[in-house]
Amino acid sequence: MGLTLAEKILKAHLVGGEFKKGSQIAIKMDQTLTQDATGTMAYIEYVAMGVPRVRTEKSVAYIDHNTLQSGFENADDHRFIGSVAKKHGISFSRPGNGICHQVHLERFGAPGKTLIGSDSHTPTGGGLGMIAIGAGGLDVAVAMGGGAYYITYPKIIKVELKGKLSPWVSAKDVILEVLRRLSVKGGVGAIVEYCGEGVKTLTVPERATITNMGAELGATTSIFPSDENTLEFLKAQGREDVYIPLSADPDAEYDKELVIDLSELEPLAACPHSPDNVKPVRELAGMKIDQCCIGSCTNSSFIDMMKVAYILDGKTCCPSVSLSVAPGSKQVLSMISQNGALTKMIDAGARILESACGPCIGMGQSPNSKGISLRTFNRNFEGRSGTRDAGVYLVSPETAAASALTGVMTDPRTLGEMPQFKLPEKFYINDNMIELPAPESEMDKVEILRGPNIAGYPETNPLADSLSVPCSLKVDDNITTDHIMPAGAKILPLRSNIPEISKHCFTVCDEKFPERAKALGASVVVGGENYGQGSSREHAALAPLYLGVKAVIVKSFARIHKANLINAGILPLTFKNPGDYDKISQGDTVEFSGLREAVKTGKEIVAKVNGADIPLDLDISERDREIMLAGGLLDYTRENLAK
Ligand code: MIC
Ligand code: SF4
Repeated sequence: MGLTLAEKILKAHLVGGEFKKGSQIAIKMDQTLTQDATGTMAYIEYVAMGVPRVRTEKSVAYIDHNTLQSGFENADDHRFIGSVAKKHGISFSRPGNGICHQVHLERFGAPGKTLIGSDSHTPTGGGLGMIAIGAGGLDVAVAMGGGAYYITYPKIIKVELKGKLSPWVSAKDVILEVLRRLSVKGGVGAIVEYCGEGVKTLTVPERATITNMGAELGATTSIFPSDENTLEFLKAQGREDVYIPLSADPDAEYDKELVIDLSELEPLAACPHSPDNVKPVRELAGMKIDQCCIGSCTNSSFIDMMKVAYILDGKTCCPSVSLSVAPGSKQVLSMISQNGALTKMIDAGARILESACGPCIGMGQSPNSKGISLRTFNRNFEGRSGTRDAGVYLVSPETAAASALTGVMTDPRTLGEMPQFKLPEKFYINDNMIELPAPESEMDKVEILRGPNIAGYPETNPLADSLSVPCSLKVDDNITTDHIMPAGAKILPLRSNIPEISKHCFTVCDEKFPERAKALGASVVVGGENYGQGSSREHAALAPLYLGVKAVIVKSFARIHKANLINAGILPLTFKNPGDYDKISQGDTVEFSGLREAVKTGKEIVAKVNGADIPLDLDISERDREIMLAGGLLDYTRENLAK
């Protein structure tokens, strides 16, 4: 039997485990990336492991999230990350150089390679035919130290693309259609692999829009074949030397198949508050809007910007709409300023933001009260924009720009004939904002610069054998990491300080949670389906750890968050009978006994609540069991390094 493309790359990087469905496999990581909001913690962890130089082919530290420096904290973090990078062999992409995923695609991604990043949208690299996976900072730190990344051999979902997109319908509409069909849980445990004739009609940046937002499916990653278009993109980036052609074997077998006829697609929008709440723009047309934000790692490429400039050319943005544009990288910004496209945007009234995440992570540009905001981003979770009662719609750059002019949701197909937007033959290349590390011989001279807001890793303890603890919080289905550990301009500067950031833990659901959990000293949290979907922030596990959360009991977990809980030494338990969710209320005491033995042997774990027995599953690998017993991945790694 042949292999799918993802399987071929995984197999070539296999360093442990049995290469068969369902078993845990260890994958060697060629490249790593971090961003600043998860990076400080990742580098604190890396330094704690004591590996002097990174053991990857390429590791890059980006500064793109916490660029709003309204106090010393973010600037201190940038300096800390820059100094660690310089000392330990990591390239440092300075603030202003762009969003990690966009820059990595332009300058470092390569077909057939593996990449792990401390950001859930790392799968953007799949647009180049690489296996690019988002993970918690500690997993990335381990990979930098030369350790493997462990995943369950994934299911492979085939998405066959047919035909060609109609004018004004774009890559964003393709991924919104996939989300509409599969939902935000549809990709859990799977890699989404694109193939078919339609693939040839999409450029690498368009493919990257699709693999980027595959994160919203809950998928491990998404991947496109590497073909002539990949070569064309790499050539234009002056990097054709890394090109290799790659595709699935004709007789490869898939776990699930989907066919999408690109020519049948129309402009789509994900309505509040979930990326899978998708409707045709046509049905929403005429809805009054207050804001349009164009940018983010999903839609900030050169071609995206050229389309926006074309639509805005010679016009003025509607007086009741605030339009912001954040080009994805210094390369994109330089090119649109050189060719005049930037002037067209400025003339039309666009507020030009720096090349960074910005409004996507609530770093400024929060909408007005009850505001309707169209965003070319990938997440529209409640409150993420910084305005709790705002309604965020996720759309293509075409839809956003067309709507910014009219002041109402507008189908871009009303714009008339569409010119052809072509990939440039040569991108403008100037890597002067990427600082190379000091040579190994000089690493001792580099001092690590640690600001006063940078605290250490929270205290961990080996797993207790018995527990009798209250349920400090009970939440519903689809709780995101933005609920557990909110971001935004006020909270993000605390990412390097777990005691401080934990004061905001779960406040979206319950303002009193941090105080209550801390006072209780030890507790469990109960939740529903798809718990922890969204970002890779390990802070959504480290803050609960700091607040004394010992176990999280839910109906089902999202992949990265479950891994982060294990890494933090918090038990990720699921109800054997989902109906038992109703048997636990906030305040109830939950009792466990013989936990260590059960975790070690895989014996069933039974919680006692109000006299009733509640059977629970701990669906984790052998290695994860050892990590749990040790009190988390950091302790486990230290123990193993000592051996
Ligand atoms: C996000 O889009 O939610 C983030 C901010 O990029 C996160 C990482 C973080 O929380 O720092 C992600 O996607 O992993
Ligand atoms: Fe940045 Fe938004 Fe992309 Fe996250 S989703 S990496 S916050 S642009």
